[in-house]
Amino acid sequence: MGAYDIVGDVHGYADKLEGLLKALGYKDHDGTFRRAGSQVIFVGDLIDRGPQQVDTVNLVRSMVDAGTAQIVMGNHEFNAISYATENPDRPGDFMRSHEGEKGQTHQQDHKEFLEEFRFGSARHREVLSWFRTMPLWLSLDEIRIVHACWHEPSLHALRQALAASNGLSDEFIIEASTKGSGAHGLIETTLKGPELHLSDYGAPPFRDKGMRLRYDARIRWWDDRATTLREVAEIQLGALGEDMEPYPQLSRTPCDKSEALRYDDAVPVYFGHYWRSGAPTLAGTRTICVDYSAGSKAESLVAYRYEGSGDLSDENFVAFPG
Ligand SMILES: [Mn+2]
Repeated sequence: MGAYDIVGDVHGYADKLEGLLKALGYKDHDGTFRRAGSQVIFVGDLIDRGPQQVDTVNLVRSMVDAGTAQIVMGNHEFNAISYATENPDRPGDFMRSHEGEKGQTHQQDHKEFLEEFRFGSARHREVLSWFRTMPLWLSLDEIRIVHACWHEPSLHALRQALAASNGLSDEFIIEASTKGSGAHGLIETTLKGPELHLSDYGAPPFRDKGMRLRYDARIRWWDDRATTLREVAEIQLGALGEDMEPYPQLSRTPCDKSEALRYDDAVPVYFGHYWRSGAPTLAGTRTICVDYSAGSKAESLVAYRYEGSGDLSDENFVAFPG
């Protein structure tokens, strides 16, 4: 077997991607990057945020079409599809609403993408049909890849739901975009990751990077040593509370929610989505996050080079700019 280079969330920064591919030894052959004996695996979230939406899609797509890369879907690709899927219960609106306050938030979320892929244009329709071909997870010979969380029972249920609705059909998108439906929960777990309600533990809400108040915290499912609320709940360093004061440290209450979500298979799983910072390190014993916040202008895009059998190591991360 050759090598796999698993690349983190690109979020519209084509220049960082090109720099990273070159640093990994890939060469541009007539617009398609290749390196003999290796393949790139993208963990999804190609779009939104950055200044080069079309360039990023084109670069990645040419590699996928040529077989020099594979990709799984991210929540941003899923949201883009949902934003363009008509809502049968609200004629004129879409599953990810364009109307009211929510609509404004959604428009803001997709601003950079929609500036380059004009809503309803041929280019927009075309890219969405490509997004629909993206698998939700990949299971290769020796490794697994998913955008946010590998949770076997959810993947099993998703497999059945997808078979029943003929893949990522409108029917599936509509169900998966409807809060409270089974498919919605499965997509949330797989593409956005599991969360816990802070109020269940008597903990207050916190503000995210965009200062939005969050009542749920992401679960650090990849961390096989996390057993208390403080360790299991992911709160960004320096996060603020509702009152704009520093968010208080969470308690050491045992947190059993991690049990069902703990990943303890022998097969390494690669994922993105979590906006990590600092020098790239293994997330857990067999869990590797490759998203180091490239969606922020100043941060690097990261890849992990997997060359088979050998032990997983922090040495295998490559960052651009390095
Ligand atoms: Mn994501």
